[in-house]
Amino acid sequence: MSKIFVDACFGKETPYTPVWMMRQAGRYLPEYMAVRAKAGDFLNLCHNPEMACEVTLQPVDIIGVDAAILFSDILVIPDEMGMDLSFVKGEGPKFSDPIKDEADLNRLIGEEEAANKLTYVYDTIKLIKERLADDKALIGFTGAPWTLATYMIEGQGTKTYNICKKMMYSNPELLHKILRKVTDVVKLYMEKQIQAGIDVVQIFDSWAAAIEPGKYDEFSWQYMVEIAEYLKEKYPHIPIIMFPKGIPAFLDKVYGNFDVFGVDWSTPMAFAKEKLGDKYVLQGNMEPCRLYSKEATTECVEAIQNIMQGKRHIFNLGHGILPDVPVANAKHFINECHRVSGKK
Ligand code: 1CP
Repeated sequence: MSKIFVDACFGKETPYTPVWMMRQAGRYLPEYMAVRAKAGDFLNLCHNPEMACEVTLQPVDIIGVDAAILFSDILVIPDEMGMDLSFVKGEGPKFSDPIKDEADLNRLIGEEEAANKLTYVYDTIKLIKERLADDKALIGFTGAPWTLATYMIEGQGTKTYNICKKMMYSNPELLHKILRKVTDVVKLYMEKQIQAGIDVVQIFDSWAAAIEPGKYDEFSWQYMVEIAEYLKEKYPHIPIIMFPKGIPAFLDKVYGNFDVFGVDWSTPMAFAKEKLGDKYVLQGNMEPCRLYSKEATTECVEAIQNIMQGKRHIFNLGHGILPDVPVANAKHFINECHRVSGKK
């Protein structure tokens, strides 16, 4: 059965414009909170295929999105490379022993072995594929090497990126070695996600905007493109979505063999269309906080539809949904995307 989401990723004409939301399986859903409470620790939830499958399918059933996104986290990759991840309540992710030098990097587990340790992710994918309706797509994902490296070097989330930027300007060779190693793990990891059954790949570069525009290609984009090209050569039927957040100054320089460019909320959709719309399908890009108001949501969905006209477009938010958004408003967003693009 053809999947409208996959067709749209390849720029084919579809009966309406498909929609999903970044972070759609999460804390704004009471049903997620119930499973999360049962799991105890957040990582237990990621490690348990039965529960991870359940929360992956929740937004499909409850909100009516056109694609599911695998429930996992980008940080399971460095965790399985040997970096000892924990989620401290109220503080977010923590690595006990961040990478400071080449010796720390060399202690990490090899590409093949690290990718093989992520079996719980592949088992979750297989379970989801058994249960997901045939006409819905399953999105698998990874963090971009740069975004992953920020956590591996800083040991946690950061506002200033001062430790990785110190490395970028004073020891770029080491930063490139870290990015190389992560890129090689991610290639195998995404290949295994595809073999387990995902229909689409998304690469999240959430912290793209931390890099000055003139250095973005060198420290991030080229590695993302390398991953995309590796996968495209072997699996041309799997669409690839790139989501580098907050880099309008780089739009003129975007290149590479992938299908969909994810537009974040700070980049005007008309601007993205002018720069990239002929070459790539565009995904996005409602400012997620508009979800607090149904009127503000409808206004934005109509404005995006006016620009994209239902062509070469996938509706989404311009970044993740926040935990205190009412479920009814999230549903309203999905319904409005379907309404304006002519879903019967
Ligand atoms: O207690 C909880 O429930 C933890 C909250 C949470 C959730 C629901 C975290 C911790 N991760 C996730 C799931 C998750 N993470 C998904 C699957 C759910 C879905 O999209 O429906 C995905 C795709 C991610 C990806 C992710 N994790 C990104 C990239 C996407 C983005 O939002 O920019 C990033 C940067 C992370 C790191 C991370 N994981 C969790 C937190 C709190 C953070 C951010 C920390 C920080 O701000 O630095």
